[in-house]
Amino acid sequence: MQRDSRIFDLIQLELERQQHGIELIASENFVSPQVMEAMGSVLTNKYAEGLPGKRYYGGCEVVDQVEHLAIDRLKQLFGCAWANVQPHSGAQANAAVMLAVLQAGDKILGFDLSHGGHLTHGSPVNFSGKLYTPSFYGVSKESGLIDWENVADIARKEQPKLIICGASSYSRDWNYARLREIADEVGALLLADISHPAGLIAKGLLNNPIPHCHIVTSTTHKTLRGPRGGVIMMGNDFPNPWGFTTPKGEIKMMSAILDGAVFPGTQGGPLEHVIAAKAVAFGEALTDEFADYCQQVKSNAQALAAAMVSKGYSVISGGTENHMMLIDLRTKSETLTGKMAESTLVKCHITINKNAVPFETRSPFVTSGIRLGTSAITTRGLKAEHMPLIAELIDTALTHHDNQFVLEEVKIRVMDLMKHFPLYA
Ligand code: DSN
Repeated sequence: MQRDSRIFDLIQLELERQQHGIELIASENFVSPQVMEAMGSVLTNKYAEGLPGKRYYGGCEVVDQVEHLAIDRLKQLFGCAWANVQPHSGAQANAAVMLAVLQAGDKILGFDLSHGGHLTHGSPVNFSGKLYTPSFYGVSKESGLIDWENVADIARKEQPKLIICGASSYSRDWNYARLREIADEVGALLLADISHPAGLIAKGLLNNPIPHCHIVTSTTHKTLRGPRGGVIMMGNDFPNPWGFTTPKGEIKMMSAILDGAVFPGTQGGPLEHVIAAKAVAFGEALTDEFADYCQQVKSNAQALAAAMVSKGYSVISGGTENHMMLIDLRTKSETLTGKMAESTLVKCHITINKNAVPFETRSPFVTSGIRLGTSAITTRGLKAEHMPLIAELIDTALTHHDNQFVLEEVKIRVMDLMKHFPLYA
């Protein structure tokens, strides 16, 4: 068959884009060549509906071993009692959990999307807000922090069946122990979605939700640096995991309910090539080298936040404890928007995303903020000492956003810098 040069030429262009640029999108990272190799393997040819040892197709003896390895490594990484590695994404993982533990119309309490939460935590445009009845907690206007007692007050008032913690854009750690007390007080289950900080949690650099939360979901491609995908985990502290009463009143094993909610509940055949790549990434994440990487991600984020503040930008909550920060552009300039910043920086090969800030006054398509993350640039080898230069490049571009000459100069400086940090050389 003729090689599809149109697509492979585009893939080459994307490789060059990634190589030239400073990647600051907080949810992105660069996988290792062996993670990519597993993803592009013959495992993509295999159907394996079901679970290892219990499939609906023949010929699964090899992929069974692959999936077992992925599950075992994930359990070791987070110290969890049970895991399912089949969710195609974080959104799929959350859909499966909600299908497992809720009935349509049940109340859920999540972190407000406009304050940094995620679509699948109850947004009205998402299944979670359409099928269930959401309420939200947010950050305090003064501190930019979540006030756990405010969460308790809302939970007492709303009496949700499920409390969801975790965020897409929150630079601080979570008090899972206090959230569990709140969940127990109101009789709710507690779900932590650790999609963003999973890698840092795995290496002990942030609080671990596993001892406190009933169920934990994550993506595998952000700080965990694996292929795009999702997982579901369960800790040891699930009240009676062997005899959970489902919303319909049946008594079942919780792990079986969750497995069933992934397949056949919300998905068909698992992507065994992606599961193999997840296994490779979990193996990498178990190493000391990955611990050093995560520590560097965190140090880089703190250095970048400080450098942005020194240039006159304001970081929501005043700093970061994880891999990201949310910047309110309004302290720098009243007219600068997130949209303008995103499109200006992309011209200079600096990739970020516009982001609503808490108590946002502009539309989600415009916004007053940008979100920056350090996972990807840390994989490229950048250290804390490089962060002031990155802040300077961002600031020069944004300050001169209508000067093509300056933007071209910044672009050349970006490309010169990144030449020293080769990607897939
Ligand atoms: N799109 C992801 C992020 O950027 O955080 C969340 O799904």
